[in-house]
Amino acid sequence: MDPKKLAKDTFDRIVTGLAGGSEPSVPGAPGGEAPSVAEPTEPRRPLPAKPDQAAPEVRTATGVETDAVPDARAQQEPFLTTSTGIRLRDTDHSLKAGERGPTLLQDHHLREKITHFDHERIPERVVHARGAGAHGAFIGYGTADSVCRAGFLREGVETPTFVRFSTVLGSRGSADTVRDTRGFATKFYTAEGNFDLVGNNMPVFFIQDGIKFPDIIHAGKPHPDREIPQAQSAHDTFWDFVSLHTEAQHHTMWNMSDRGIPRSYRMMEGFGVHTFRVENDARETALVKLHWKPRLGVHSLTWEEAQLIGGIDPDFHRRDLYDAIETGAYPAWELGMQVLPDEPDQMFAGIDLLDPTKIVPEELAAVQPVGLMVLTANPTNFFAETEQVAFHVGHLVPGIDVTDDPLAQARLFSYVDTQLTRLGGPNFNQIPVNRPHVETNDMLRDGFHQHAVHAGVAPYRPNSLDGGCPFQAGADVERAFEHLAARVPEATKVRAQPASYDDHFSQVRLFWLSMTPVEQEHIVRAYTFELGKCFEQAIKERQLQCLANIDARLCAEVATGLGLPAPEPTVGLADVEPSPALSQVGREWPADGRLVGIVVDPDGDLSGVAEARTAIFEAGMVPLVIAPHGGVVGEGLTAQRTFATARSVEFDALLVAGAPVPAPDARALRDAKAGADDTPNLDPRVVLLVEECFRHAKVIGAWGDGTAALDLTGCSGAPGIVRGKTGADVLARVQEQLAAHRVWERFAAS
Ligand code: HDE
Repeated sequence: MDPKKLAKDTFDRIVTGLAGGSEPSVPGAPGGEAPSVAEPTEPRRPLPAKPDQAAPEVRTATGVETDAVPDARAQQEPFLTTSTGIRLRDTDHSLKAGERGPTLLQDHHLREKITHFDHERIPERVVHARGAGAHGAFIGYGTADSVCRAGFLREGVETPTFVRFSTVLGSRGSADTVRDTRGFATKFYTAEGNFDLVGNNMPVFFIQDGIKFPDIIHAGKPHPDREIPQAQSAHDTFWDFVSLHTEAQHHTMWNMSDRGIPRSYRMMEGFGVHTFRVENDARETALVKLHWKPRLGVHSLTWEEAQLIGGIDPDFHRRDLYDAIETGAYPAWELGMQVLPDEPDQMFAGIDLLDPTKIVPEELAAVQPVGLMVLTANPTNFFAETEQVAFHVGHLVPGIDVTDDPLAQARLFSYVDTQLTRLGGPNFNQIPVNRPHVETNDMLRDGFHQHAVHAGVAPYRPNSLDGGCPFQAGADVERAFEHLAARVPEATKVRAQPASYDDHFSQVRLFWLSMTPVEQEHIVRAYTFELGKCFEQAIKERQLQCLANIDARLCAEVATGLGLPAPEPTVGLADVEPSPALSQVGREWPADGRLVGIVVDPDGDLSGVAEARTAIFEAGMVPLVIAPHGGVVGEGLTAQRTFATARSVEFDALLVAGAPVPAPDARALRDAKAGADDTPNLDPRVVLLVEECFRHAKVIGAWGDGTAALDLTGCSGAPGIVRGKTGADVLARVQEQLAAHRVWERFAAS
């Protein structure tokens, strides 16, 4: 079948019948019903979850299906109770010895309420603390059958999934748009048990051996004395480590590239990073690298946008994910495999497949699509689902196994270990979001928060008292996991690594040379910014030496920004073949879920605005009307943003439908943004909006009085400025340009 049709049919099969997005509307309603102004007094049952929300499948702690609906785990009772179900008449006043007297210890309701509150927090993840999750479904294409017998990859098999995206360095409350690697962890609830693909949005890692993980993380986290800076790598300890430990240079360059500041979780690739070993029905093995390819393409913010958003909307990526799902712009990725022969040396084209600091360029081994995942629902409860989901690299299904990559090996130990502290004991797989969708029959017993009520007396084997149960699966029993037999080379116990791991620079050069000029420009700026934030000169000089070993121009340009001399390389520069697949520029993609701002003037001509709004909804995007004040701004037209609340970074494209004169609050004392400009006939916040969109190479459209407004800002006449007679006409051309994500010609480098 035509691959595009296969992807489309699979997408349609997953999304058909879903509730979200049926009524085009601006997302973000906090509750299932619009609230009344007055406090409700008529007792009623709690509101159900919103239509865009789902909850983990209802199974017992031993994985047995029940007839209960997901809502059965939510509270149903109209009246307030204690945790033991006793109804209460008053939760606003504690029990006291007289109205003005001391509180009594016997107030069990006060004690329960405060005690539970005191223990609401659990340790955040030691890395990847900040994240956002969603429910979805994966359908296999069957194209992986010749290499992998995992059931969920078979043609047409539909498997529920839960995905958690994350940043690595920041704390739970840190900003989303920091420069960092992003986690992309997927739990497949397969009919053979859970398979977790715990990957990142970059295909390489900082270290070749897991024993170095605490080192890189201690270096990247805030300095231990002052605990700054939060969630970023622009500081001395990070650059100290990566400049000394040069195997980190490849991953570091990915972070300095636009991949380090994604536009959206929906617009990121995902990578398994390690090489996996897979087996087919005939018991033949192959080595594979796993990729997630986003349907919307790979896109990034500009660094200035990322920084502004960090203050203006620290939840930008979370909001984007939730809002997209709520509006029916369901994010989708194809899972792909690079299939490589399982040779005894585990090398491919001179690349060591056990070295997680190396990629296999797609030009050498194509990524073959094996299935499609669509995220279809938001969680109902962040803590229960996104916070408590527990991934583990060792959650493997029959047909898929790890390799001896020493990074993967250490991860096999770490993921269970960390949950013991984070989730308070060994029974975390019984938490609803972690429960497999198959029955379990382990011999694990007791422990904190045991939810199963195990019957029998013999949780050991062999036994006769429980009839011998549980039995080990015989050769004739389906869906049993076996580690794939792989020859371990004759070896002595050593703390050492192969010589092939010593090349730390050639693939960094490959990445650099694969970038377009504008992407290279961004990389230069990122290194210059980050190193410019370091205090110690020695660290800057040392990192410049690393850059000299990658590329002379890169090194020279960063050195100029730092005011330091560019050193000569200390290694021979590799003669590498660029990999155009690594570039993000030069293709066109769907614009689902993009945000389009529309500047209106309530006192001017509003014709075309309603039409443009409808056309934006129909194109699967979200229109946001930006007006001088909130509320109704025209017939049937409400403002979603005001000049005071709007900032350019929120929008993917801007339409200017009017030329509003300065509003009463357009004074720097009332809105600091108003101080940015003093164009007398146009509100200065509109000028800033247009100028920022222009600087960030966003497409800007205008019609009617809006074209005059554009002229006043001085942003007319450049690429990506669309003028037209009607809103719909302008929108059509704006949408065409949005397909390339940005107006790349506007950046000087291109
Ligand atoms: Fe992780 N990593 N990691 N990691 N990792 C964790 O597990 C660890 C590595 C990744 O959304 C922790 O449950 C070690 C590579 C993601 O819940 C912890 C090593 C890759 C997530 C842990 C690595 C990842 C984690 C923290 C080196 C990309 C978030 C909390 C040997 C392929 C999962 C937790 C989520 C989380 C350890 C390296 C991805 C401490 C020791 C390489 C996406 O167990």
